[in-house]
Amino acid sequence: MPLLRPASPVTLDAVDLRVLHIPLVSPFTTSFGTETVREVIVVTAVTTDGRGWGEVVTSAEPYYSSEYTQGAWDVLTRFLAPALLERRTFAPEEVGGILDRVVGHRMAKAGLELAVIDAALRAEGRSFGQYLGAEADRVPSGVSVGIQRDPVALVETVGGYLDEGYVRIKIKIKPGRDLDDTAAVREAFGSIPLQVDANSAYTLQDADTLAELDRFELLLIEQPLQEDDLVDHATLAKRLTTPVCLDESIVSDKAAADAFALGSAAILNIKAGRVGGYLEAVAIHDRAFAAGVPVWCGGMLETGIGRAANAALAALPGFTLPGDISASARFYDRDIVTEPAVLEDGYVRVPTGPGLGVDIDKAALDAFTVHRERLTR
Ligand code: SMG
Ligand code: MG
Repeated sequence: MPLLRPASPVTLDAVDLRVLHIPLVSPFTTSFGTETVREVIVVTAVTTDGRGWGEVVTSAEPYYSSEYTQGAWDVLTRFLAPALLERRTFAPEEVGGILDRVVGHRMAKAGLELAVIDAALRAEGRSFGQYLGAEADRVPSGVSVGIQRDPVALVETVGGYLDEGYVRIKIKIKPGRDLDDTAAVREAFGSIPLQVDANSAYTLQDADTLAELDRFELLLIEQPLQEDDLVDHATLAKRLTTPVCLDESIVSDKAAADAFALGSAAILNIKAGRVGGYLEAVAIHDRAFAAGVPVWCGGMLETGIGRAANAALAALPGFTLPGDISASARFYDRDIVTEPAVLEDGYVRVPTGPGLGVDIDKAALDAFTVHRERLTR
């Protein structure tokens, strides 16, 4: 089990918030829509000892989850940042408790908490990986491939990623774009590590179709049903030989415990934003590790800030499956850190410098900023 040594307290002078619009290298299509620009909130914790950075992984629209950029902005500026500024001096591990009065809004809380942790660790000279209990110095890199025009285009796109060295492919599916797409990839590339992600596009009525995916011997099927369908996922899991992996449903350590108790998931996708922060993510990891349930680190098209944090998280021992931690270039021509994550022999390196171990490219940050606000006491 990773040991977590608490970080030193910070004294918070200000919280800087920015909305960024970063163009994607190609459109990203899931069962719920297409994104061409990543809208993201970057959080800076300004403390008496320096700065720390965090990222709020909401999308512009509430289609992946109920959270979205403007909602996160509202709760951050009116409730979350003021609560921390009011407390002024606190340890990073206290952030969750201070913000607990606000119901939900986990992505917003996670971004703020990450900025505070980063500030504390940079001041101490300790890396985020050391803090979380990372054991590996690099993590295997999987890539998430959006729905393409047709199966032929999908095969071409997947082929490109395999040529780049990605060690695992995940394809997005939805009703009508599931069996043929999966068959085309299996046929073209044989027994590569392959999984599918439905982003809640199905219901139990689709069980027969989903059972047809069993013949492709996938690593897993991710989130076939709705976020609150823990019981239906358990029912579906009994029908399939393909392991069911939950993403959207696992909003907390408690949700993970419930999913295990009900038999809703054989595998978990852990995303720090979705669960309210990296400390909650570690708690879920620890629970899964103790239960022998494999986990992997999900992605939310993070900038270099969240990508560095995810690499550190995925270096914990229970992360036994490749995560959606691709090179920055899979999504962006230009990132907001000076050394964006790159793919090396199918792996992404875990940063070792203080805090998140990445430096902000101020010019890029400014270039992508469409809105900003500084909150003080
Ligand atoms: O960051 O590589 C990435 C994206 C991975 O597919 C990915 N994320 O459901 O797992 C998921 C999706 C959610 C993205 S919606 C913004
Ligand atoms: Mg998913």
